[in-house]
Amino acid sequence: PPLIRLEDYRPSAFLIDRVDLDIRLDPHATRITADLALRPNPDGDPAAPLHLDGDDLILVAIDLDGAALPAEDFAAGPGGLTLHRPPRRPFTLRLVTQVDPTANTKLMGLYRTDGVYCTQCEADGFRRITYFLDRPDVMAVYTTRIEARRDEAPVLLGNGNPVESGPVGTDRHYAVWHDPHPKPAYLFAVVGGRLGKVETSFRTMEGRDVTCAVYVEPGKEDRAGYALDAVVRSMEWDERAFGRPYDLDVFNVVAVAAFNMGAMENKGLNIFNDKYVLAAPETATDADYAAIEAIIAHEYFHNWSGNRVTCRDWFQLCLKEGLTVFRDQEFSSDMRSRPVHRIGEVRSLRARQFPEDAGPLKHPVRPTAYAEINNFYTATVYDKGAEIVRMLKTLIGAEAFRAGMDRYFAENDGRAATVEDFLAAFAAVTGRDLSAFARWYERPGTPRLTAEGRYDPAARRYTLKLAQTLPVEGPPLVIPVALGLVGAGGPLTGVTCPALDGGVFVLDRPGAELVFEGVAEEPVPSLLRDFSAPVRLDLALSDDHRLRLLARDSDPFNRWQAAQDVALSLILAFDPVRADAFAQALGTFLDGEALADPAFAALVLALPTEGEAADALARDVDPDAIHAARRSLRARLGRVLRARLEGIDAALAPATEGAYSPDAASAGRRSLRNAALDLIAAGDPEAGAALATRRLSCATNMTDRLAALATLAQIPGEAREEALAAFGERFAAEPLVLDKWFAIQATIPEPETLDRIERLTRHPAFSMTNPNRVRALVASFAMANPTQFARADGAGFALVGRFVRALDPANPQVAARLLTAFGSWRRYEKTRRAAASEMLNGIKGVPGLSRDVADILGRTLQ
Ligand code: B3K
Ligand code: ZN
Repeated sequence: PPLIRLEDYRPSAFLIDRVDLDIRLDPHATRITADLALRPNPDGDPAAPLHLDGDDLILVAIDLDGAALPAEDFAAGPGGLTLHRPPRRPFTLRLVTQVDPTANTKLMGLYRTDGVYCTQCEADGFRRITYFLDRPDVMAVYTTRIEARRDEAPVLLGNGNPVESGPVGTDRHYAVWHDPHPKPAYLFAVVGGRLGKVETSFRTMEGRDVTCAVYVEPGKEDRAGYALDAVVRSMEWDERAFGRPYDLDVFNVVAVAAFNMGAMENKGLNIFNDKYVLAAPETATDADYAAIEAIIAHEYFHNWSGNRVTCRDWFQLCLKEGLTVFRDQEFSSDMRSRPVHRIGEVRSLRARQFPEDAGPLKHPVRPTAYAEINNFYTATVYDKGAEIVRMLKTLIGAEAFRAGMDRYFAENDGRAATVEDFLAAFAAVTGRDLSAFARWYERPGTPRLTAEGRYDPAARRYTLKLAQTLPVEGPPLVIPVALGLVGAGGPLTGVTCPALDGGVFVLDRPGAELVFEGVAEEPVPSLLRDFSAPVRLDLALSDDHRLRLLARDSDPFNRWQAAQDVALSLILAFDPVRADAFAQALGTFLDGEALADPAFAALVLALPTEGEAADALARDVDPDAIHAARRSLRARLGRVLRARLEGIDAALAPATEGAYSPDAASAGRRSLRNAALDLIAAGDPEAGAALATRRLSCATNMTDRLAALATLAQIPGEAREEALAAFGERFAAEPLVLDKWFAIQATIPEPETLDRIERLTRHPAFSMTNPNRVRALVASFAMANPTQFARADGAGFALVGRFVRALDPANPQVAARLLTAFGSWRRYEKTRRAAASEMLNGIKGVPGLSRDVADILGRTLQ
C-alpha cells in the first residue's frame, strides 16, 4: 500500500466552516443530506481541484449554491468526489448520500450494534457518512438533525447541545443538536436507539450547569452508576489539576456492544465499548472498575487535549493520545495509590511497548510515514507518548509544567496543533531549549542505560558511570535519571553530588560520571526511581544488594523493581540457593508490611511474566522453557512461603468477604489475598485446587470468583472442568462475563487448549462480529498464552492465522490488531520461527487483503 508522509503535509486547498446535516436513520438505507459551507484556504494551493474523501458511499444528489451540478463538473465514486472547477470564493455544496448501517461490519462510519445506531469516525470514518475533507486540520461548526422511527430509536443524540426535538408524522420523530465548537470530522458522532440512562448534574468552576448522562442497554441502568460517578470525578479533577472546565451544557456517554476499541472522545458524546461502562460487583472485577474509571477519564480529558486543541495531521497523534494517557494516569494515581499505579503503568509499558519497540512494528512516537493510520494507535504512540510528557514534567518541575500546559491550551485553543507547538509552550515558560529533548519523538527503539559504580572507602567517595546507547545511531537523548544511594540501613544521608538536582540527574550526553562525596559505607545505587525514563537499565548488582533495595529503598517503585530483577534472573537461570534466599527476603517483606499495603505486596509477589522473560532474552526464545522455569520458581516460593501465605489469607478473609466496594484499598486487599491463593496453589496444586474450589463456592463478587477460577484453571483435573462448566452456566446471559470465561480457557497453558478454543467458537455466546468476543477468545490466546500460541508444531500460529483471514473481509481493524501478535516472531528459536514465517507468508498469498492487514503483514515480514 502507498505511504503517506509527514514531509508531504500541505494545508488543505479548501476549508469547511459550517456543516449542516440531516440524517434519516434507516436500517439499510440511511440518507444523509450534508450542506457544507466551503471556501478556498488562503494558505492552500489556489489552483487545486476540490477533492472530497469518500469510502463506500452512494451519491444520490449534488448541488452547488442551490443548483444541480452538471455532470461534467465532477467525478464521484464510492471512494471520493472531485470538483474539477470549484469556485474560488465561498460556496455551499449540498450532498445527499446513502449508506447501509446494518451491512457495516467494519464498525467505522455509521453502523448498528444490537439495534442501536452509532458512529465511529476516528481516524477516517466520517468519509463513510458523507464526502468530506476528512482531515483533522479542517474544522467546522456542526448542526445535526437526526430523524428516525420513534419505536426504533426513541433516543437521538448528537454532538454539542440539544436545540429542539419533536414528532414527524405519526411514527417518526427528530432531534437537532448544535455544537458551537469548531471540530474536525473525526469527532463527529450520532446515536439513535432504545437506551436507558442515569444522569446527574455538575456545576463547573465557571458556573455552567452541565447535565451528565450515561446511556446503556435498557435494564442495565444499575450498572452505569460507577461510570457516571467517574465522569463527575474527572470533571472535578481536570479543573483542579489543569484548570480545564467543561464547555457544553450536556455531556453524554453511550455504551454499545460492538466497538473496535475501548471508547471514543466525540465532542460532548463519548461512545464507549460497554465493557468500559457497565459494572456491578457480581459481574465486574476490581480491574474492570479501575479500567472504567481510567477510560472515562481519558475520553473526558480529551475534551481539552484532543478536541479544543486537536492535531494538525495524524502524524501528531501522540499530541493528543500520549498527553491524554499521561493525564488519565495522573488522575488514576490521585484517585488510587500513586506508587501502585505507577508500577501498573510500567508493567503494561514493558509488556506491550518494549516488545513493539524491539520488533518489526517499531516506529517513532511521532511516525514519519504510514500506509494505514488506524494501525498507529499503538502502545508506542499512547504509552511511550505519555512517558515523554512525564519526563518533560520531571525535567522542568511541576510548576513550570503546569504553566506550560496553561500556555499550550491558551495558545492553541481552537487550533489543529503539532508536537512543535506543544514543546514551544514549555520552551516559552522555562526559557529552555527543548530541541534535544524533542528527539524522543523522533527516535524509535528503547534506549539502554548502563550504570557502573565504584566505591572508595578511604575517600568516602562513590563514583557512578552512566552511559546511554540507542538501537539506532544518532545524537543522544535527554534522559532524566532519578536516583539515590541506599546503605545497609536505608537511604544514605549527608551525601553530596552537585550533578543532582532534586534527586534527578539529566543524562544528555552519551556518558557521564557522577561523583558522590561523604559516602560512609558501600552504597547500592537506586536508579531510575519511579521509572523516570522509558529505558532498559543494565546494572550488575548482587542479589544481596537488590534485596537490600527491596527492604530499604525509599522509592516504592525500585523496591518492587528489585524483587522483579531477582525473580527474572532466577527465571532465566535457576539456582536453588539463590531462590531460597529470595524466598526468605520475600518472607521478611511480607511479615513486615504485607498487611500495611496489600496492593503493593500483591505486586511484589507477582513475578515477571513469561512475556517479560522472553523480551529479556531477546533471541532464540523457547516459551516452553520459560514457562517451566517460571512455574518451578513459583512452586518453590509457594512452598517456602506457605505458612505466611495462609496467614495472609486468614488475616484478610474478614475484610474481603464483607460487602463489596470498588475502592483501591479494598481492591488491594482482595488482590493480595488472591495472589496468596495463587502462590499456595503453585506450591501445592492439590491444596490449591481445594482452596480455590471453596473460594468459588462462597465468592460474593466477580473479583474473587474470577481469581479463584483463574487459579483453578491452571490445575488440570475434574475440579477445574466442573468449575468452568458451572461458571459458564451461571453467566450464560452475561456476554461481558463470558468474555472472562473465554479468556481464562484460552490461556490455559496446555495442548488441549486449541481444541477447547475450536469448541468455544461454537458456543452460542461467541460471535465473530463482536470484537469483544474475538478479543476474549482469540486475542487472549495469541497475546497471553505464550506456550500454546507459539507451539513448536505451529498449530497455535495457524489457529490465529485462520482467525485473521476469516475476520479480515468483515472487520480489517480487528484482524490487523490480532495479527500484531506476531510482532516478535523473529525472536523465537528456529523451529518456531520457521512455523511463524510459514503462517505469515501464507496470509500474504491471500487475495484481496485489507490495507490494514497488508500493512501489518508487510512490516512484520520486512
Ligand atoms: N481516540 C480513540 C481511538 C481511535 C482509534 C481509531 N482507530 C480513543 C482514545 O484513544 O481515546
Ligand atoms: Zn485517547
